[in-house]
Amino acid sequence: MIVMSNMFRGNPLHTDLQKSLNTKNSLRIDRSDVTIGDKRLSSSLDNVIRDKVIRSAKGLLETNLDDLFSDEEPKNLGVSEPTLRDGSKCGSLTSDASCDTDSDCIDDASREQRKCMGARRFGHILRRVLSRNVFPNVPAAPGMPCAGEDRSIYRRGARRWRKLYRVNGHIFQAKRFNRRAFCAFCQDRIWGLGRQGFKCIQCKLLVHKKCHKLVQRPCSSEHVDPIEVKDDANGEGTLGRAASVRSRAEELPLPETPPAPAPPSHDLEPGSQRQYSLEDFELIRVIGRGSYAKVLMVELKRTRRVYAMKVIKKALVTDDEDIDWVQTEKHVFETASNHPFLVGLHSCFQTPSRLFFVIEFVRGGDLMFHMQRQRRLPEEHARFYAAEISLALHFLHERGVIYRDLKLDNVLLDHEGHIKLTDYGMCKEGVRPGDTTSTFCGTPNYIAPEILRGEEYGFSVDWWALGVLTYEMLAGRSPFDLAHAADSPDQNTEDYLFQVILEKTIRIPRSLSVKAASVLKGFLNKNPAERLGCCDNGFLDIVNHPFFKSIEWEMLEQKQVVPPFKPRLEGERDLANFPPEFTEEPVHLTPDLDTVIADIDQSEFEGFEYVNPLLMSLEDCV
Ligand code: ISQ
Repeated sequence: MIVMSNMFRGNPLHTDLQKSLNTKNSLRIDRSDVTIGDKRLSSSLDNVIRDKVIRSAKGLLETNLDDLFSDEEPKNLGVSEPTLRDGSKCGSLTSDASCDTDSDCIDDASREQRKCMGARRFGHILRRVLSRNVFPNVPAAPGMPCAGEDRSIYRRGARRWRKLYRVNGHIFQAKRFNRRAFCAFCQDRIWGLGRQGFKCIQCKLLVHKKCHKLVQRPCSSEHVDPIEVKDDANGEGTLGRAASVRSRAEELPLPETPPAPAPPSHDLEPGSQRQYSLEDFELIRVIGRGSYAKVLMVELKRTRRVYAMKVIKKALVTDDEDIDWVQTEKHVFETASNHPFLVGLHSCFQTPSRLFFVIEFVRGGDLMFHMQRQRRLPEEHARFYAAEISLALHFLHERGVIYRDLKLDNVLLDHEGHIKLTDYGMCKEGVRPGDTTSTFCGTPNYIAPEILRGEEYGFSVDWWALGVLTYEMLAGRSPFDLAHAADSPDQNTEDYLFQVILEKTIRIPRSLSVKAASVLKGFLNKNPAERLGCCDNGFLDIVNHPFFKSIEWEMLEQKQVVPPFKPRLEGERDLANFPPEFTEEPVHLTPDLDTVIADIDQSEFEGFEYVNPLLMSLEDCV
């Protein structure tokens, strides 16, 4: 039934799609359309796309399917040096004389649309690359949407594609089990940290990860025989032979299941830290939104300090993997609080229906907002941002974190014009040098070729994304801008975009300097082993690259270099740098519904509360 589990985040368009598919987080393709074993694809998929993508993208989707359904280690298809359709090497980039000027880069059909793009110039990049939307008219004022324009296309969110493992007709997905669960193969209890068990998404069979390949019993596509749960003297259950208990063993609450978190107490023990609650904050404005989270500007009443508050509905994160990203986001926030170019965390708290991250407020808006107004940046500006971003990425990498979601929307500018990366929900933690991972995730336009090829990958994917972002800053368009594909429905899809990322020779506008072209070629090498930042000298190769020659790295890291652009701000609470479609939204949280809360397993969110000791001591000084 499910071919590719697809976690939509951060994009209302995708929310609609989810609703229409009547799924929470998964993209479902009817089983009749798919033969998993021999990888024949859906007849409901557009035939043209299927042909083009499957036949000519050198196994892109087949790789994904292989990977998603593999019972082996992921294969490296087209790994080391895939060649392009025209026979050239993937790593090749060319200078593009035809893209010297803006007007050279667009076709006649799109000239009409430029009336609109003049005001939202950067829109054409993402419209063409990632959307089917056309803006047929002129906006009322620069920065305002055109009639019928869906701004959400500019903010297409990151996604994580889940891995599924197919054995004997079962389709297993990794799961965390907080409740009693027993392996249907070895009958031992499934427990421990992380995603210890596998659950068949069809028949709900539960097995250890280590046992899943050994399962003999074919999938019945129905619930398997009930299993019995007994307690031994230690309170740990053992699994009886198939008898009279439900197979969905993880749904049997443990007797010792912890109760829902108690409301935070304001009566503090001496020396303990104060917990926060919603009552401590005044909600001022909405400043951002995705399908999972809404970001508000808030004021801490006691100190009158302003913060950003990311609000996540628990009902949307009750899926096991989702809870993992909430935990990861919190951990990375804690790490990030020690770096000038990463947004830091003030505190975390929860209500029965929601999770709240209180984050430092960064007033200058994001780079997407500024690029939409400035078209492209002078090299000096792009160099400054790329260098600060490099330092932030390097800091995360040194601490074992792959960021995995670098994009214009996630680069904020502070009031002076220094950058700060935000949104750590896509991060991968615990990665040591040389370690790799394989989750298919990211934001489509920025996903590195090695992820698309289904290869194991490491920190290299962040340097690729920095290449895409730097290209966008310098050229005013995406390197994967499908300038001539806008009118062709089969070329206006995500699959086609992935094919382009894998195969297309990236054209560098001739207007860019030799050094800029060289740094782009370095980051946008489709072979991660040869990519700038990924070779033996690692980060030093970036520091020493001629494009960054004028950067004084130590001064830069200490924020001693004056930024090239200072966001216009009239006062501490000026929201002029945030999109009006957010700031004009009413700021309120819908009341909790008892029926929704009843379905939430509160034990999943235990221990979420957090107060950053550094920020607390600052506040105490107020
Ligand atoms: C902090 N300041 C402004 C905007 C933000 C958006 C997301 C997360 C943190 C933020």
